[in-house]
Amino acid sequence: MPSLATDYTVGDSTGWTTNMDYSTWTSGKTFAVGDTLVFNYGGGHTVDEVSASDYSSCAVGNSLTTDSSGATSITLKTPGTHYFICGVPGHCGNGMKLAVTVGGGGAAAGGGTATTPTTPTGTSTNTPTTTPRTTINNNSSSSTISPSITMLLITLVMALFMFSLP
Ligand SMILES: [Cu+2]
Repeated sequence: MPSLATDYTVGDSTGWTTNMDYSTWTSGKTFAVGDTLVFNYGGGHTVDEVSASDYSSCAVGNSLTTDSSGATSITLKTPGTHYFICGVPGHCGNGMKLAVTVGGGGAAAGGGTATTPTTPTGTSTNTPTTTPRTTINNNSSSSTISPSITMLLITLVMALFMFSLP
């Protein structure tokens, strides 16, 4: 179920700069799809979304997206971990790296994998036959009684004729 989207200012009042520990900033925060990260920074920095390996090694030049406007808003559109670094050489190594883990809609409860092993294999076939069975009974109740009564009447009439004829 969708919740209200939240805007997070990265680094709060400090913003997006060197000599910060953004893992401290993300700790205790819960990010959801639809939330927005707002990077505020001065000149000489960029916000690059990168792969996990580029985040770990602080490799620049392979960014998925990049912006250097000074005020970068990035809406988190998919669950999973999103990685951001500054594309200026050396800045990522000085702390300008941010990893944000976005939970899915159902994953926030923590029970996403619990339903898998309990699924039985044979019971699902019983469910769809219940609905047509009641309609068949309603239609056949009027049509099956009348032929059997007709057969009984014919047998009685035939028996009466057989005894009354001689
Ligand atoms: Cu920078």
